This record gives sequence, structure tokens and C-alpha cells, in this order.
Amino acid sequence: MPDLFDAIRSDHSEIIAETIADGAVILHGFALDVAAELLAAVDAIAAQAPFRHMLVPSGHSMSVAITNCGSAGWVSDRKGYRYDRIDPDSGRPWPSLPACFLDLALRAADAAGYGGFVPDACLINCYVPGARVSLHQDKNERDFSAPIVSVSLGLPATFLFGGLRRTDRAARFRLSHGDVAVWGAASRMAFHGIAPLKPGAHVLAGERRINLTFRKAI
Ligand code: MD6
Ligand code: FE
Repeated sequence: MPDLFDAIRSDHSEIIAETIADGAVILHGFALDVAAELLAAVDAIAAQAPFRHMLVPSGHSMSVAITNCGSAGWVSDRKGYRYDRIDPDSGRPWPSLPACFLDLALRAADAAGYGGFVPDACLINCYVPGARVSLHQDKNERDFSAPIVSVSLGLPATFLFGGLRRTDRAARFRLSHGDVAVWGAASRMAFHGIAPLKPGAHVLAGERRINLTFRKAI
């Protein structure tokens, strides 16, 4: 993958792709032209499956509030992490993946060099100032040959991207509204996280950062 290459938005403006590691790239502004549509879809999903702070095995609750859409959702409780077809709070299946989500995820994966990506799960994270995600690997998915596609909306964040060992030093990258990070292949199991969100207000999303993380989970 070249250091910088041009991808194209639907309005034909250029995208800057920043390679952050082998197999990992940030497509700056890739989702800008559909951001309002994505945020409206997030509101519709959250009306069906509200954001909630899930427990982790240690007994703490996550500072990030989450919900899901797609045929499976990522869930966490005292027993551990897994994907489940059913929302444990409602007993119903998760809302389906909106067409605008699927279309964006597919186009972003393709632009990053991962053709043929068809996600079946989208984890939606809602950060308020101070919320963070410590360094972790996304390893509950069945198929590690598929990349992770991660869309940032609302307040900017600092993305921590390390190596394959927890002790590898993590580099810091800015993720702004409309940016899409894609990581797969040699980076699929890289440790990553989000530094505590700084206070602010975004014109479309308010005092929040919304992150959509697409996976091929089941
Ligand atoms: C992000 N989030 O918010 C990256 N992974 O840009 C994650 O990597 C993540 O927020 C697993 C569970 C929750 C998360
Ligand atoms: Fe993650």
C-alpha cells in the first residue's frame, strides 16, 4: 500500500489515505458526505436498541456506551465478550444494518485494499468527554481474514494504534468527524484504543463522539 494514494468520494473530491501500519489506513474524510445520514440512522437504531454501559468481566462498566445493528451484536458481561444475535436488554434481534452503513463500509474497505468485505455486525460506540477504550485486540470475530472498518463521527479523538503485543508502543493518530480507519491482514490483531475524549461540541453530533465499527463477526 503506498503511503498516500487517492481514493474518491461520491462527489469526486479526493480522499487522503494515511497508512498507519502494515495493512492499516485512515481514509480522512471518507464518510463526510454521508455523515448526517449515518447519524440519523444511529438515532433510529438507538430508539430500538438504546445505548447502554456494558459490564466487563472485572465487574466495571465501560465508559463508552454501546449498541449494535446487524445479524449479530457485540456484548459484554461478567462472563466475558461475545457476539449474540439477540439484544440481551430487549430479548429481540438487533436492528438490521441500514443500507447507508453497508454501502459505506464496503466502499471504505475497497478503497483500503480489502475488496469483497461484507460485514454482518456493526458495533456503535458513544463517547462523552472523558470516555475511553484501553488498548485491546478485536478477537471475538470468527473470521480474522476480514478487516475492521471503523467510522468516526462527531467530536475528534486520539486513536492509539500499537502492535501485536500489548507491550508494543502505540502511536497516536487523530480521528476526526468523517474519518474511516480500516485495519486487516498484518494489522488485524493489532492492539488499539481511544484516549480519553476531550470536551467539546460538534455541530451535528453535539457533545459526543459516535464510532461505527463494522466486522465480519459470525
Ligand atoms: C473507536 N473502538 O472508537 C475504536 N473496540 O474508534 C474500538 O476499538 C472498540 O470502542 C471494541 C469495543 C469497543 C470499542
Ligand atoms: Fe476495538
